[in-house]
Amino acid sequence: MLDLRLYLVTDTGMTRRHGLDATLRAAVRGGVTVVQLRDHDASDREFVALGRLALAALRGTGVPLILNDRVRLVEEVGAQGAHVGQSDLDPVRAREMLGHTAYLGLSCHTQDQVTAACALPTGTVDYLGLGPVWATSTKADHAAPLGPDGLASLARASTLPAVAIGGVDASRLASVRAPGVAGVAVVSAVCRAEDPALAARELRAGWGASVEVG
Ligand code: TZP
Ligand code: MG
Repeated sequence: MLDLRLYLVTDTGMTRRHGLDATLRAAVRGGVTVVQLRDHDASDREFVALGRLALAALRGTGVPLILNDRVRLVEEVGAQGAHVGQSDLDPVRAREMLGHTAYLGLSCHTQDQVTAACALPTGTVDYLGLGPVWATSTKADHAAPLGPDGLASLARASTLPAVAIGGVDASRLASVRAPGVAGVAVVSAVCRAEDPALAARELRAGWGASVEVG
């Protein structure tokens, strides 16, 4: 089972601060439960190299590595799954390519997208990424922010577990805590932190301690 409590998405520009290897090792020490490798600019060759580096950093930790978009590279990297957006590969096709043991996540921004994702054949998608909750400079041209209420209503409509993404940091955990939200996904809150282990630890502690609402 995928533990979605603290889902780290990487950003190559931001991880340069400490390096991908050190960032991931620190993040896992701090309690990150899933890592997604995300780099839109890398060539496939560069992405595979980054993926292998990430996998080596995670080896023996039990934390799975998910590849953003590049379903076709999951096997070559040896990653545990992929995450696709609405304009990426169709999830049914992605599932066919991945087989049934790998994880597949899907980003959703609207009620209709959540409804459609939940209507897919059982076992197609394992979890949803819902966002952006708040505007963020990490993702260019992102969809309109959902806000905490919008997030809660999408999560309520979902029969699949979901993670909240976009502008999430330790100070905002209580605002994204809602039924159906299994965890939080962050980029800058960990990748850009001076101490990524401490940042992850604060997020894990805060998520566990925050009060359920709604
Ligand atoms: N998808 C929706 S928002 C986002 C992605 C990848 C970026 C979130 O970055 P941050 O720094 O946690 O706001
Ligand atoms: Mg994408």
